Amino acid sequence: MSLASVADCAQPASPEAVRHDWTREEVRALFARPFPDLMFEAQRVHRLHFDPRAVQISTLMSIKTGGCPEDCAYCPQSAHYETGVKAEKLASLEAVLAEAQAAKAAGATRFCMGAAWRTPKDRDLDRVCAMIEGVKALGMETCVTLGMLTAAQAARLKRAGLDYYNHNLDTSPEFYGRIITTRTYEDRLATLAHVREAGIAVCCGGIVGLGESVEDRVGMITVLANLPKHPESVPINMLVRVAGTPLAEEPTVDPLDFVRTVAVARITMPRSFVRLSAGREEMSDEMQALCLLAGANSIFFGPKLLTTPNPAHSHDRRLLDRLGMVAMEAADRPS
Ligand code: SAM
Ligand code: DTB
Ligand code: SF4
Repeated sequence: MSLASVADCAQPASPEAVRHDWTREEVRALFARPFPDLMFEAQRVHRLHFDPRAVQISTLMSIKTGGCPEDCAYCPQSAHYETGVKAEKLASLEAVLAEAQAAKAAGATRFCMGAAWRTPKDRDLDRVCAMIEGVKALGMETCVTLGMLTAAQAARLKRAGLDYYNHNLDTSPEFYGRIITTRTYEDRLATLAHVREAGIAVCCGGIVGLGESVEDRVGMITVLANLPKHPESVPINMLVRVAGTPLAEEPTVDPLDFVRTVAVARITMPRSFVRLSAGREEMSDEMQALCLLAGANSIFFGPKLLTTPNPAHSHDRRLLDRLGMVAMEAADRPS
C-alpha cells in the first residue's frame, strides 16, 4: 500500500485520552499522514498539555567514558570499535558537582549523568548515589543512565533521590538484533520495569538513522506508547555517525522523516516530554524549528553530549530567541 493511500484512512488521535493500546496500524497510519495534517494534529495535542513556547533544558555529562563491553553499532564508547574514545575512570564527585553548577548557571534544570557500563557494580553505584545527592542539593533534577539495573539497584538509586533513569529501546524489536547483540530487547524492558517499580521517572526513546525502515520506527513508537505508563521523557536521537563504528557510513536521514517521528511520538504520548536529543549539531535551525513545532519540548543544552559535539549555548539561546521560545522553569513543569 502506498503511503498516501494509508494516510487517507488514518483516524485522528483522540487528544483527551492517554492511550496505551495503540495498534501498529494506527501508528503506521500516523507516519503516513500528509505532512500538514500530521503537524496540525501534533500541534493540537501538544497545546492541550503544554505551553508550546516552553522548552525543558537538560545538560549531559559523561561520568564514565568509553571501554563499554556492549556492541551497540552506533556507539563511540563501545570497546568493540576503534573510535578514538579513550576509556576513562569514573569521574570524581568534585568534577561532577562543578559541571552541574556550571550547567545550572547556564540555565539547565536537569543534570543527566551517563556511564558507559553494561550494568553498574555495586561499589560504583555507591559513588553515583553520592553524585545524585550532591546534584539534588544544588536544586537540580537528576537523571542517570548506567545500563541494565536489577530491582535492588533501582531501589538504591531511588533512595538517593534520583528523579529520572534513561534507558532507551533504540529501535523496533525486529531491528534491534541488527544493532546490538550483547543484550536483548527483553533485557531493556526488564530494566525499565525495575525503574518504574522503584518509583523513578522513566526517560526512554530511540534513534532515527540506524538504517531502519519506516516500519521499524512504527514498531519502536508502538512499543513506547504501549508501555504500562508512558515514559515521562522520550528522547528522539538522530544518529551521530562516528568514524570507526559500524554505522559510520549510514546515509543521512531525511529531515522530514525525522520530524515525522517526533510528531508521532508527541501524538501517541501526549503528556510526555519529547526530547530533541542527539544529532542537533548536524540539523539546520529550520529543521530544529520544525521538530519543536512537531511537539518536541526538551533539548540537551551545552556544547557536548557524552563524547560528541552539541550546539554552543549561544547558538541555542539565539535559536530560542528567534523562535520566541523560552526555557522552562522547574516550577512550570507539570508534576
Ligand atoms: N550505557 C548506557 C546505555 O546504553 O543505556 C548509557 C549510555 S548510552 C550512550 C545512552 C543512549 O545514547 C543510547 O541508548 C543511545 O540511544 C544514545 N546514543 C549513543 N550513541 C549515539 C549516537 N552515536 N547517535 C545517537 N544516539 C546515540
Ligand atoms: C539519549 O537518548 N541521548 C543521550 C542521552 N540519552 C544519554 C546520549 C547521546 C549520545 C550521543 C553520542 C555521544 O555523544 O557519545
Ligand atoms: Fe555501552 Fe551504552 Fe554505548 Fe551501548 S550505548 S556501547 S551500552 S555506552
